[in-house]
Amino acid sequence: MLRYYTAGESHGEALIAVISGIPAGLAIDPVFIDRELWRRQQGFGRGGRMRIEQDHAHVISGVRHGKTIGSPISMSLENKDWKNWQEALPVEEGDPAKHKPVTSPRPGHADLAGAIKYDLPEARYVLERASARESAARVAVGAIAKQLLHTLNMDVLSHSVAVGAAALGDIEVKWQQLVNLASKEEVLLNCADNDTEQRMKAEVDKALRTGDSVGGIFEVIAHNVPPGLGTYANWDERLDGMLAGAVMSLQAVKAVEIGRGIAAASSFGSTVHDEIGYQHVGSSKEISKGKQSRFTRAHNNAGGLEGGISNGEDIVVRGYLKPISTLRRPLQSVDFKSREPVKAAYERSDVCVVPAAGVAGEAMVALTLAKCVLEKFGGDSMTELLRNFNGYCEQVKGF
Ligand code: EPS
Repeated sequence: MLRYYTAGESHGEALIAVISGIPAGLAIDPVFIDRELWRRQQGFGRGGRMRIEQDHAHVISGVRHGKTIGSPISMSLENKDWKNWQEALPVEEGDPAKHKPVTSPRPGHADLAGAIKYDLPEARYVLERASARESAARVAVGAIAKQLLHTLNMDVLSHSVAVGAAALGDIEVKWQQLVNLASKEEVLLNCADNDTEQRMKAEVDKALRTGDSVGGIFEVIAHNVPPGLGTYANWDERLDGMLAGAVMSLQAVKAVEIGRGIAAASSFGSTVHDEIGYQHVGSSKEISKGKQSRFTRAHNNAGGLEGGISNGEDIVVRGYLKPISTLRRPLQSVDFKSREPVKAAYERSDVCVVPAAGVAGEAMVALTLAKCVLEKFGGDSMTELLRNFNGYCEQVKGF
């Protein structure tokens, strides 16, 4: 069973990530994990914190001589900012005069609900854990899941489809464009279309100028997923439900869409459903080129999921992000102590996190798919997993 867990506060010593259930014998590339962490730190509109951090996953257990050994994999990610917070957030009692209380809750943040829930007089501890810094740890374990999926020929990437009012619209984005985006050494807003990306940048500029923040939409695509992951047999085994929950669990995500689910709700069925065809491959020349007979679809509005099962098309999941709730021009709030009206707390923050959230979304999709893969095909070792997986792929080919 694949399980994963994270711990750590935004300005604490480190983040911790643990993943258990990965079969033995999976080659782990630490450079790939750090590259994923780097990708999550990029994007126009990140705040000053990203100039301090340079995330690196220090693997502590579960990997020896470059391969997994079947035991839980644990990693730590040092917070470089910790040195500036040791007196404000010590593990010991410390000097209360040096603590940094957050005295007025930010609308939209976990501050107020968290303080009430945990019976805290102010919101410091709430934001420390509610912060999207935690998503770095998810990206680290997601990178392990991605390496597992990659050995089965599946890959997961993302791109930005909207920042504020600047949207990609109906421009079609091919898988290869996502591969190109992910290999870039400079990330602006991770949009596949240059003109749209410039319009996105203008939206972020506007928010920067006015002390505001801006949300947007990222799209995660899982490529080469075989048909048959997830099932309609039980409500909690539906893959679309699992993916929606996983992506929704990311900080600032307020809605999730599978395929063109939102437009579908206001369209007629005849324009929504992906008509089915069949491509016959008969000639030995075509077969020798690796082509094979297969079912085809006119389009992929279902986002690769029908009846809660993957159908062999690309899986497409969108996360809708609210604008970051920390505003340089703060909204109205109330002082925790006096209950008098005051402006909400402001602390250094990001203005736009759409590209970063996309990378975190990739991690959540990869972790969810890896969990389904291991439940369907099992395997304590990669040998066993690959044998079971390849056998199933042969069966599907012969369908
Ligand atoms: C965050 C506030 C900012 C962000 C942080 C999330 O942190 P700080 O207050 O230290 O500047 O930079 O995001 C990260 C640290 C990260 O790694 O993504 C918040 O309040 O959620």
